[in-house]
Amino acid sequence: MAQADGIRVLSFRHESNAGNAAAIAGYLNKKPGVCMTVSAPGFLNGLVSLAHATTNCLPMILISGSSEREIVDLQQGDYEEMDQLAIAKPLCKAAFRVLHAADIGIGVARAIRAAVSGRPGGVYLDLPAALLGQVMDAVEGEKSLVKVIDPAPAQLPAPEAVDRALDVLKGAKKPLIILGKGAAYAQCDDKVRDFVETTGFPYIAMSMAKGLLPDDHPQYAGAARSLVLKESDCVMLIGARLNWLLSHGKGKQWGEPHSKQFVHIDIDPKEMDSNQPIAGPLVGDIESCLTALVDRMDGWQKPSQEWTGAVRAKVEANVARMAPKLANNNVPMDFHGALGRLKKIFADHPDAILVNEGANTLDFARSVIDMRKPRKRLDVGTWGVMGVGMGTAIAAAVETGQQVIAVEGDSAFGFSGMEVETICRYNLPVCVVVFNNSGIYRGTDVNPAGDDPATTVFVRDARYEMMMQAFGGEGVTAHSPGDLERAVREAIASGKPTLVNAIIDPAAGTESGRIGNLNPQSVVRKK
Ligand code: ADP
Ligand code: TZD
Ligand code: MG
Repeated sequence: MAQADGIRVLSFRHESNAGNAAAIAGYLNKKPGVCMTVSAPGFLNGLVSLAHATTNCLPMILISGSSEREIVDLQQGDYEEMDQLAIAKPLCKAAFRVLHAADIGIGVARAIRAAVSGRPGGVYLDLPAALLGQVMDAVEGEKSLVKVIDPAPAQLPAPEAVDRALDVLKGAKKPLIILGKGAAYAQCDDKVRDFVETTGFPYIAMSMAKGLLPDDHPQYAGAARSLVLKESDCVMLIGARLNWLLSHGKGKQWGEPHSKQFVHIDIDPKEMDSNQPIAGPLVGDIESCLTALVDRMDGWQKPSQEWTGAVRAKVEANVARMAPKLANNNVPMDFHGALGRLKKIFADHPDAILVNEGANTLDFARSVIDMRKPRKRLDVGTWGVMGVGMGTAIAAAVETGQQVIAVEGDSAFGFSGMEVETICRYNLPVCVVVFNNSGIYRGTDVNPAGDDPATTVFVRDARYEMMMQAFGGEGVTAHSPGDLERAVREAIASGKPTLVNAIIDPAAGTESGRIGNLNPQSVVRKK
């Protein structure tokens, strides 16, 4: 019925992937993507993506059918019985239930507003069985629908807050800007650029904010991240939270003990002082805040050459140090040899969208592959969720019409790999590159105590390319950086669904965060 009504409906193989696609559609459009599922198990499969969307401030609406209320509430054992509304509530921004057909308009309007206003997030809409059988007069029904006016109203910062923030920024000797995905979401790209360039501050970008200004911008300090975090005396956060991804603003990498001053732009007032005291809180939407700031920056004094020059020198030194690693032609490939080629391809195709998940595959790709335009890098987000890859790739291709290149760890890919059928079914310009190192982090771990394989290793020489071939797409194996580059360039030229099985040296990777070092046993063994 939705298709007959002109609504584009994409059906997925698993609800979690559909939900991830809805969340990314919401992120790219600033309009909630909608994911519809069946009751209990379908709802639960979708719930992970709803929680992920909420954590990442991505607007989406999960609509699930649910069993008969009267039976569910008395726990009399209905088909797929589950109190879905109660379960969804703590995991999303808002949750509503519609019991009467006449309330559908209001229910949907509330869901849209809740998803996109203020800090965006996931919303759950529960539609119990009895609702689905209700009828009402068509004309009355039409009248009951709500046109949502200004669903995400501008939120202007107070003028005193703007002055206070500017005073803090003016006092900085070694300032730094950190752009987060909130700034990318806000879609005021010219304002962001104008502000960053007016300040003259070095800036770094959180992973999905990469490309908001081009990564080759002279103020971009991504390659000098350690230096700027440590040495800066004033840090301005724009749509980025001081969460674990920034070590909460604490510790050695921030040069603790430090007396850095923080200025923070966020639409959610509760974010202020969440991890560090904020000297210049600016609560409002990013576009309004940056407009207000720039309006008062006549005669702005840029930071000293001593600071910006030191940052620049570090960037250039680190980039030069990396270059030979990225140019290597080792077979079997290592991460850098493979990514060096993908880096060149993205330089030639700045409109292509990079979807990225895995551990080494994620960490190295994030730092190696430069983004040149906003919202071109989509990844695992705040929680580091494996399995967002295929849903994200599908949504990106459908919503933008651009070529998508999904750079996937072999483990990461396994979480949503069945959606290659969906990619083929809708004939999407998606090239999946599986970094096949035969395992999680690496493929060389051994089980010291038995016949089972170690828990982190997969079948050697797995033929991932055949998964795409199975559904009529292209499947290629790449053993060398040259093979890889050729295969991806061909995929872009043809626009056909393609999977490149990139064989990476199983010994090349390292454990994420070297977390094994925290084991008490390894401490004991060392002693
Ligand atoms: P990153 O992971 O890139 O650091 P986060 O997800 O931690 O980014 O932070 C994004 C922040 O942006 C959230 O705190 C959210 O409230 C904020 N945000 C989202 N949209 C806007 C907006 N339009 N204006 C201001 N802040 C926003
Ligand atoms: N499950 C979910 C949903 N998300 C997770 N982040 C994990 C499990 C734990 N996890 C990581 O944090 S990374 C990772 C897992 C399973 C896979 C890493 O292996 P990979 O990447 O093959 O994707 P590399 O290139 O081999 O490091
Ligand atoms: Mg792997």
